[in-house]
Amino acid sequence: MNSREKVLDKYDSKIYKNRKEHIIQIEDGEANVIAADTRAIPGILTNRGCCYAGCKGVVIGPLKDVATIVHGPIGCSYYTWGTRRSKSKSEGDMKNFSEYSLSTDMQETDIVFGGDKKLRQAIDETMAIFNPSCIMICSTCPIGLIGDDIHAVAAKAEADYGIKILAFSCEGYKGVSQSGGHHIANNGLMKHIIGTGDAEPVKYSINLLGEYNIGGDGWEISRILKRVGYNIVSVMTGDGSVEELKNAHIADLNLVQCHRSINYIAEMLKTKYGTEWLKVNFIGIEGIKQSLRDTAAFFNDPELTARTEEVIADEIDEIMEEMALYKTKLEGKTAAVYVGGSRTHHYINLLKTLGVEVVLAGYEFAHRDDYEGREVLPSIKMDADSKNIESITVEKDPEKYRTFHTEERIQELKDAGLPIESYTGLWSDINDKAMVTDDFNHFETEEFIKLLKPDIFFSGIKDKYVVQHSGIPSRQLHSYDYSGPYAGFKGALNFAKEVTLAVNTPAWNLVQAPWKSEPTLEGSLGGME
Ligand code: CFM
Repeated sequence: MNSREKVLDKYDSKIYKNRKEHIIQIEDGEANVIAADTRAIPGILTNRGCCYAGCKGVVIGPLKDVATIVHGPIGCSYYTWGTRRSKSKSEGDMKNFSEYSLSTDMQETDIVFGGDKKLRQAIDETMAIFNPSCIMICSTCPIGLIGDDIHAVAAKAEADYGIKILAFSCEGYKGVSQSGGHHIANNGLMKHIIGTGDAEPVKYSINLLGEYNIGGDGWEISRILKRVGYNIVSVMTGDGSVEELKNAHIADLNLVQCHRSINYIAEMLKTKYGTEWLKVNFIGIEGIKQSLRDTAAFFNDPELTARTEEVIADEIDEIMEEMALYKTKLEGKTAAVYVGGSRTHHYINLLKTLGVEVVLAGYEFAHRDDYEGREVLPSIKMDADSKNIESITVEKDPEKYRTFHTEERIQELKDAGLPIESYTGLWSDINDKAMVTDDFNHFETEEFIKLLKPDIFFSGIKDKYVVQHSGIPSRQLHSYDYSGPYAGFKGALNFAKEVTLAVNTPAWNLVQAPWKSEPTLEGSLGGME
């Protein structure tokens, strides 16, 4: 039996039948097909989050000038900027509400008699205390179950106060993971915010999509882009704001970092305003170099191209000596990488630069195209769960539609290999024979660790300590263990340093469980010791 079969063998026949489609060992040259974006098995201890997490936590949460009210029990409000570390700071007189957690604190009586009055009261209080220019309301599970009409409450309050108040029906149980919540948030921002501004276009302007400034990643990427000479119109949504998002339609190009969470907006911006999008990856030196060169190739200005090469050379020069040192300490190590829906792929080039081989990998909630590449999209069948999430369509805006290049020129750029409206999946970079599991659970994680013995495990919040207890160091790739940034050239160096420290500090191997050396319980039975 190989490792895959050994793990699957422990399941009963029903679970086996489901899970065998989600676990594959990569065979180079074969069509590696994986099942993804389907319901998790109840009780299996999945690492996934919920629809509310994807909408409120991931996409809406980082918008700093928005007062976001969570409509639901207080527990759901624990999930905020402190757990998903989207950093923000505001400039000028822009208000910053990111560090507040506003909740309607639903009680049993509200569940029985309805919570819409409480929601209105929360809006009134928010206005009285903070006076924001925009409020967003996010629903949690019970709201959908009891049927509070949050959209009616929002519309009434919007009329009363004359500010934008958006409501998102992103109840946790909707869809199969946080992925549905991304989609709901994308729809709301596109319908009500993006395109409502009246700023004039500027030269070399871009939006950075799917970058959430975890541990300051977005700041580091923006620093590099500005150094080259780009004007950043908006970032979606790390350290972002409604004020910026309103004018996102004026950018010449959209750079898409996390495709999984924001592809809907990228597509809609193209249809409605004519803005092309380019897939980028600002994690890892090879990824950044390629992304900067692709972006420069899109604009095709000799000055910008020359500046791009100067910046790359200069930034690499600053970090290379130290990177080389860390590589000597990491070369030949193996890793497991499990993140949500895009980072697993993004980190592979960085690990390769450090000589680390990925032997075990996967996603929590990715769709098949995140594994297999965009070409697979037409063959993905919609199921009842995906149909449950609204998919909106937009039309060309007669006044604001503007294209940077002609269609012929775009085709030429695509033919030259520029990833315009295209992306590869995890398969394009992962090693032959790597084990890949979709929607991984705790049981499989523990079993694969025993069988494949990676030197380091890149994981999440739920599984980090389980992994460490087994004696294997773990670095979180969601929140970076309170560190970061990991994006950009300087971020790559931070990452290399912290991984080197983790791998070479076998702290968890030095600890012995107390029950291994002495009994933890003593007693007597029937007079016998
Ligand atoms: Fe995109 Fe993300 Fe990710 Fe994601 Fe996330 Fe995240 Fe993630 Mo945690 S938006 S899909 S829902 S890159 S919070 S910043 S790290 S699971 S791989």
